[in-house]
Amino acid sequence: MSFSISQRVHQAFIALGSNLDDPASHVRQAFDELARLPSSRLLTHSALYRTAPVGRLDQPDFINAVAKIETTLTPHSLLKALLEVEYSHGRVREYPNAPRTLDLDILMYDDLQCDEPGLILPHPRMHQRAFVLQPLLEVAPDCLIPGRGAVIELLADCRGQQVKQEQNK
Ligand code: PH2
Ligand code: MG
Ligand code: MG
Repeated sequence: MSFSISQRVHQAFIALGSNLDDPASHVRQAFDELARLPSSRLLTHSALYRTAPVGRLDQPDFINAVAKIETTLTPHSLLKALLEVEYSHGRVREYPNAPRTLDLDILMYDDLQCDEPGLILPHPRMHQRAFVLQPLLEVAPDCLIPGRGAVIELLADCRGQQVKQEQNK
């Protein structure tokens, strides 16, 4: 009898965001933690960007970034591992879009399109958010978002959203 266990390598993009308790250090530390995820490799990450809050406006500015990883984890296992990292940063979910020490969202997992409880891919709002698109453009200039289009074109539609690269960070 023979069987095989699939260990295919997948590429995923992760959005990082923080706007509580020294946001830049939460995001920098999260880069190191992404590099240590099981069955995964951190390929690259963007600079840090200071961004105005989108959605709920009465909260501090965010630090945002995007990382690109290779992984043999399934999307659900990857999500679980990311939630554990968030939790280790003291993330508390008080209400939707509440300020947070660390938010880690899977943006894309290969070209996968899925809509399952707790996991919609690509991330359902990423194409409307300059705080995601600008750092994503930095790490993947030719990136196409499945079902949405080219990052560079989508970013042009986000004029007015404040996103500024942090210097020397
Ligand atoms: N995350 C949100 C809602 N609004 N705004 C900015 N600038 N950055 C974020 O990471 C962010 C947001 C929900 O996750
Ligand atoms: Mg988020
Ligand atoms: Mg999240």
